Amino acid sequence: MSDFKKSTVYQIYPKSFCDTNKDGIGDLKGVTAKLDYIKKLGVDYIWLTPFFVSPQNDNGYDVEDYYNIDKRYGTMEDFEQLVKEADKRGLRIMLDMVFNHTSTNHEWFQKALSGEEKYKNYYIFKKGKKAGVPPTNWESKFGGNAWEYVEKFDEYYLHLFDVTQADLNWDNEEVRKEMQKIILYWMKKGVKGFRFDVVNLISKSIFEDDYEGDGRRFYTDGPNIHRYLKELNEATFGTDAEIITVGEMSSTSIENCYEYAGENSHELSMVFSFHHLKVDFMGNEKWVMVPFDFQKLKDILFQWQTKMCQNHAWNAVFWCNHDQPRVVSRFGNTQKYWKESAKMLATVVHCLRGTPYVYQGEEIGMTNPGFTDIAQYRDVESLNHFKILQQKGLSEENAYAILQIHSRDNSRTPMQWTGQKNAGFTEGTPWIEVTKNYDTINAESQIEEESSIFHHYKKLIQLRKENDTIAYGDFEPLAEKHNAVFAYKRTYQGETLLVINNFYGHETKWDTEMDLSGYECILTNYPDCHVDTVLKLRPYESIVLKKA
Ligand code: TEU
Ligand code: CA
Repeated sequence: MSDFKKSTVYQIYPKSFCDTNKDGIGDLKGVTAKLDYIKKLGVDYIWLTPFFVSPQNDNGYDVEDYYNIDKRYGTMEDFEQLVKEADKRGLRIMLDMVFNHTSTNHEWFQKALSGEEKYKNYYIFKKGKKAGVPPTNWESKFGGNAWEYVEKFDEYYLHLFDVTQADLNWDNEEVRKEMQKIILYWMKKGVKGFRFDVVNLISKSIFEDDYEGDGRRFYTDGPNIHRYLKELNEATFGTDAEIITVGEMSSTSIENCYEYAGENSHELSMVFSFHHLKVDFMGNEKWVMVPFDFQKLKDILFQWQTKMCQNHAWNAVFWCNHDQPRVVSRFGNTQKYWKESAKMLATVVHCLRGTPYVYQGEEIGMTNPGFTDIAQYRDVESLNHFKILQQKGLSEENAYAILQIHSRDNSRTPMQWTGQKNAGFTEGTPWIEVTKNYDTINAESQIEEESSIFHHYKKLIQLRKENDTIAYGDFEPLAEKHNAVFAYKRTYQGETLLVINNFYGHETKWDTEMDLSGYECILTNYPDCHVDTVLKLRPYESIVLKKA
């Protein structure tokens, strides 16, 4: 059985990882070419975001054909080669299953549009409330109403995301069977992991106007969700103990996650939840500029750690992915304490109870690009909200300031491999601009340098393998109300670990009220480590103490 509690997953956004044919778009051959680098980091799984046939309106999260590979990314042989080469190195491949919706280019949707009843039932078509008024007032996550009118039927179809991403009707058993078939197909190709995109949105049954929010309370963690996941598990990946699964849970509740990722609930191995990454939002509104709320960040992470543990359920733990800004720009420091803060943030996440996910470039401390012109942005969500913000009366300058912080493009700039042209990502013109700091921030120089962020990640990944307390231990929060310290305790079979971090760029003091004499320091981000009952922590100082 695969021990996912000791494993780390590396996420690749193929489009921005490595381009081998000079078209400016990363490809599967590029992933294969970099397997030795990934192996060096010490991870176990590689999660690839979608590379299936797609018009790319949402960079592949709009799937047109689940069984074939988009030419831009390569061929089926390229994929098979990748699985084979990964296997040689003990690396397993995890695929991204986008099952809440398909592209409107998908054959099923095209048949639905042509009037075939069978396929209309694959999607969610509904009559408007009255002429010109959509069935509900729900908002698309990418802006605007979530229903699109089809004149021919005088009906609307639901799209919680882009207008070209039509939501599937999971209440239709035929749809559920199609999804099973897709998973079985990829399992046969040697895939050992699945990530399920916004999977807690698949069970929709109440279609009412929302006067409190954007509609999400009616379709999130819906009434049949647990049944559908158990069914999928039983029919597909549940038959292979080697396979690990993770569900992306949009605006979920912790109670539902006990069940999604419960030890004995036969749904998924683990869950991504995002509440800790909304601490710089205003409620659910991300297109604002507010400083992050440190107390809230701690409260949320501590709550998820403690309660998921008590309820025998498993978290995926992470700061970064292809939808989030770079963490060192968000909660760390990109200037004087770039290195210290990137390492501190890594330690905070990697010593938690859960399976850590590293997003490409995070391991070398990549930053947000700081784009200053809308022509530099690519993401449909950013382009839409740039307009919406200005319609709401914001100045262009303020709209830019918000995009610079929250745009998903922040994490989608090319991987910085070297200090050479285009950061070594492509010899052509990259599909999105490279962040300007690649001469100082790149993988090549960090592999060389023992004290680099890369090597710190490597140590953390290794530590999880060697140390059972990190992998299996219980969790207890420390310094809960301290205004700068993020600290917690892990315990397992008589061993204790203390993970202590200064989250800020100034010195801070913390009276631990503990006798720390028996502890040894097993990891730090400074050249030395001073341990005392009253701890004096330097800017972004991060230490892990162990007592056996
Ligand atoms: O994201 C789901 C999701 O809800 C977000 O993280 C989304 O980016 C955010 O709400 C926007 O503010 C997943 C994928 O990770 C994302 O890339 C896709 O665009 C989305 O689903 C649709 O498939
Ligand atoms: Ca290419």
